[in-house]
Amino acid sequence: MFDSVLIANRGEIACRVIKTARRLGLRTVAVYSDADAKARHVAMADAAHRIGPPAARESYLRSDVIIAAAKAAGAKAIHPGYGFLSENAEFAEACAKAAITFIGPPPAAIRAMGLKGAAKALMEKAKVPVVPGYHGDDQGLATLQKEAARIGYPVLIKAVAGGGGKGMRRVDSEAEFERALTGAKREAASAFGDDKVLIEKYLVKPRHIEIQVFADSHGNAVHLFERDCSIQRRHQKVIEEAPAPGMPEAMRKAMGEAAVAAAKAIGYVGAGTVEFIADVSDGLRQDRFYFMEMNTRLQVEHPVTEMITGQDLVEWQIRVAAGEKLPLQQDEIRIDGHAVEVRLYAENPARNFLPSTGTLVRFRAPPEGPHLRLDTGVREGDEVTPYYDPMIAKLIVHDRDRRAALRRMRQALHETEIVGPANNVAFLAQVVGHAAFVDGDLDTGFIDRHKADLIPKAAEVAPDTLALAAVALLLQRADQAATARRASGDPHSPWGLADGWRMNGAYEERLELMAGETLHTIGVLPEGAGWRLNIRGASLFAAGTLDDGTLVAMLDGQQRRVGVVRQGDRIIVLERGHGTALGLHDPLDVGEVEEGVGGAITAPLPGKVIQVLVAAGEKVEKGKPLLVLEAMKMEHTIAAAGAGTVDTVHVAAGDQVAEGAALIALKEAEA
Ligand code: MV4
Repeated sequence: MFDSVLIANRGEIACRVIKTARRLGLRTVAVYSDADAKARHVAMADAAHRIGPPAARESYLRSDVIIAAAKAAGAKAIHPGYGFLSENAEFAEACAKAAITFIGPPPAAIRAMGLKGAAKALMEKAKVPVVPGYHGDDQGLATLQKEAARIGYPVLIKAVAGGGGKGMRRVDSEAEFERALTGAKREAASAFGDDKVLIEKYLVKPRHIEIQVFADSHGNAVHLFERDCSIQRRHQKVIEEAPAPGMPEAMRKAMGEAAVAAAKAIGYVGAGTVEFIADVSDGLRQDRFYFMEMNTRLQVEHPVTEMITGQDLVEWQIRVAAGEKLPLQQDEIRIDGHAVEVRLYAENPARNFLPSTGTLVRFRAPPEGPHLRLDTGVREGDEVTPYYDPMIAKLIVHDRDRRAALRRMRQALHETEIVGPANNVAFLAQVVGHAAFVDGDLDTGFIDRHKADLIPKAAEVAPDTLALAAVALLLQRADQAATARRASGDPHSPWGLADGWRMNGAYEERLELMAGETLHTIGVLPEGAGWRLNIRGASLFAAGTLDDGTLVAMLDGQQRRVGVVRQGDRIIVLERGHGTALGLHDPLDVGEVEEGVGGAITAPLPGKVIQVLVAAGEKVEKGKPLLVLEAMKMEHTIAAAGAGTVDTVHVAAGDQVAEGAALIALKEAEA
């Protein structure tokens, strides 16, 4: 076994790998870009090397710089994590050339799975079921159209070099075929530099079920059962679980065997994931699963497999890379209970999941234990930057069965506190508690189908929330007054009498809180150890204690525990994963970017203009898509917040824009 490892990655996965490497007694070396000099993964490692500026292309994707860092640090192995260089065959080769062990599969196995058409052909040969379709070399319109008719509509056109849904077009009839093909080829050429496509039968109700496989360099290969990753949004996984709900034992066995056959067919070594698509229009059926692709790396969602099998997959990767045999044989690997993972993202569900950045003013999750795991690369006070994936953390729970695990997850999300960037905690809690999800009725269309139930609406602030904010503010003020009295050394200092209502007994103070555009007035009268509050015509008695940002309040005899964050003129109350921001004096809703009617629409994030959908002089309705911006690896449609006329278009497709750059000027429609 090598004695040291460099982790060619950042964030939660770098931290995750360091943890196991250290447990195995290895020296750990981190790398970092300028944006990550103070990041958690750097602090955790035994040594850390700077590899360049923030942009991934100039740092985490610089194989030459990373290999030089490994040499300089004396690291004998490199773990690539996921993303970045993890599926880069040239990088794996460059490591070998530098006499460094690449902790991943052989370059030939990475290449074999890189091209979809070739991978499909390989799998067919290995008797792994593939979606009925055409993946031949003849790319002429006549041939493709004839093949589509043979397969039967609806069909799906996919880019051979593709992934993540790019260059994919559903076609429902022959009349639409040529147009769809032209579009798919154009998208494929621009995204992958290769316009080859394949055609498949379109599966109407698909589930994404993948099998974790592992192979060693002695010819052994096993699987560690399945993960269900059907809850996705725009090809981004949101929730993953193991085992797959409702999976029949015979189907599990068939899928496991197919995945092992796939790994063996390409001489696989290390951790891999074989992705299948299951057609669940008639439920889960043993004859309705098909190979989609193989990921030749450790996956983001690997913890759910670790939780149900009790194994450490990073340890397996390290042992296999060091030439050891697999730690277990197939019949020694068993499923224990159920595990669920959610990805906490800095994004705003109410604004079409627009990624968000900024300081994590508050980031707290329930304590880790045998039932709960938190994988993260950030700490409270750290920054979510626009340079990398906006995932804040993964929360993973394990319990005896799915229902118990889901209950636990919901509770954990309710106890999670994030303030700073917009985030999806409340959204995840809604998904995890949704009746259809609890029933196991999942497919890849779940989020779209149920979005009205899942996306938190801008509801009127509840009186209790106002009361909690008021109690927190009153406690903070009392505390400040006490501190000031102590500091002055004069118990009779006027600070102690700062509150007018104390002098005048029955005088009711008015506390004004802004929720968005709405002003809420709360009447406050001291009473006993607390206050009598008057909120919207109702009266209640409130008291409490505030310690380290946690408020324990009594509202008319009922105890409530919530997180409270004070940010200048705002107070944020955190209840069950949902934050309510209330402004103290200023009616400005700080922190939110205004959607533009009237005046300039600006870029909410730095990015690239993909498409401009309107022209100057055009009249637009509320909600009309104006422009598509690619930022943080995702496409965002910016829509008109109200009716108006396009005055000026400041940008064109292909433009790189800075955060805050003017994109389009709108003239508001006359009222
Ligand atoms: C499909 C499909 C339906 N029929 N193939 C999307 C990304 C790519 N890896 C495969 N994808 C799909 N392939 C056929 N023949 C539907 C999808 C699909 C999907 C698959 C897995 C998880 C989420 C998805 C979301 C939309 C579409």
